[in-house]
Amino acid sequence: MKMGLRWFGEGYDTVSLEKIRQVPGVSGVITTLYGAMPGEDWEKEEILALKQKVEDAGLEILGIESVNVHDDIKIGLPSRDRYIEAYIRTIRTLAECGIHLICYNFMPVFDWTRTDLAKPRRDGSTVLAYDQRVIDAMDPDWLFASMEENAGGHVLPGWEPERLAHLKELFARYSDVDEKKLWENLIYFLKAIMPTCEKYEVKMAIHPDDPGWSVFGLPRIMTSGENLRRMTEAVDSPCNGVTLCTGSLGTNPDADLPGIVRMLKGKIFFAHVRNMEHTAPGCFEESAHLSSDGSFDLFAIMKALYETGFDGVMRPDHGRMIWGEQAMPGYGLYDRALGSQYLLGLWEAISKTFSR
Ligand code: DNO
Repeated sequence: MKMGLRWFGEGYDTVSLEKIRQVPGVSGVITTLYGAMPGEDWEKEEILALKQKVEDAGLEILGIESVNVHDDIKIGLPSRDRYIEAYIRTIRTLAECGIHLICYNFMPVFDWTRTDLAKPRRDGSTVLAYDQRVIDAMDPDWLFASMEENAGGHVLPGWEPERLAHLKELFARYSDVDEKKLWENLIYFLKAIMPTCEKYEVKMAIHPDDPGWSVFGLPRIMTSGENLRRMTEAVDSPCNGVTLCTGSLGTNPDADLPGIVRMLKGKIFFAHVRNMEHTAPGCFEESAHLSSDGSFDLFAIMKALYETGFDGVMRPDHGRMIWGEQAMPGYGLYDRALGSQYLLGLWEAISKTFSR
């Protein structure tokens, strides 16, 4: 297992590589060409420059999060083939640069969704939170405006203003896409890219939808462990796998997270491990990583990962904002550093106590 922190790149992230380098046990970053729009070819020179920067700081690039999928692919328009070809070229270029893990998602229009980016917790920290009642009472434009306004000048991952500037049109383009169609489009995409992934040994790790239910009536399909398994079975390839995001799958209070880990044995290429607290039906707020601060049993999740032979990349996920840090919501240094130490501590204890 390799522990990393997400890093958005110079000019986008408030956290420097030099600081990440000082977090014990963190050997690399999961990064991206943050300015790249979905559907664009990634230039080799830019990737190599990014890689050099990371390596100069004594770290390695553990994977890319994300190479975003163009809406035309998700909608299933004839133009999708052009964008799939660009995606395939990017997979090949990344492999040529020595990068073999890609995280992506297949959510229409919006990426992860929250209704509050700075909800105060009992301990005085602030966290990302979601309240379905707020979503039910607002329209998508309002949500986008409020996310943008509260992001403290940062562009949130997956919330590119250029793409979301014409939300009504974007919604209209999805009007014929139901869950069945979205499944078909995902499978079409996977079948098209897998031969290249296999040839260049690039693992694709789909990220579950967050939250794991429909938002504003848009279809969402990567909503449960069962559906993730269905996706891996629909296109059977050693390169077709998942990102185990506990916070996303765990938005469903009934999700059995250690059970999902066991069910997806061998298919988890990347793990986002964090905790959250369910506060009411359809409502949750993120918490510290520690089991005692939220609703999940992090020991049981990490034990299931260990016992099923997980040897991929792991990162702590969103952190609380603590100690006065000013950073992209969810992505400050301090609480993610604490989270990484907790996860590494659990991992060491588990690996010294249990066998695989
Ligand atoms: C939020 C992240 C997501 C994730 C994408 C993967 O903080 O977990 O934005 O990176 O959904 O494509």
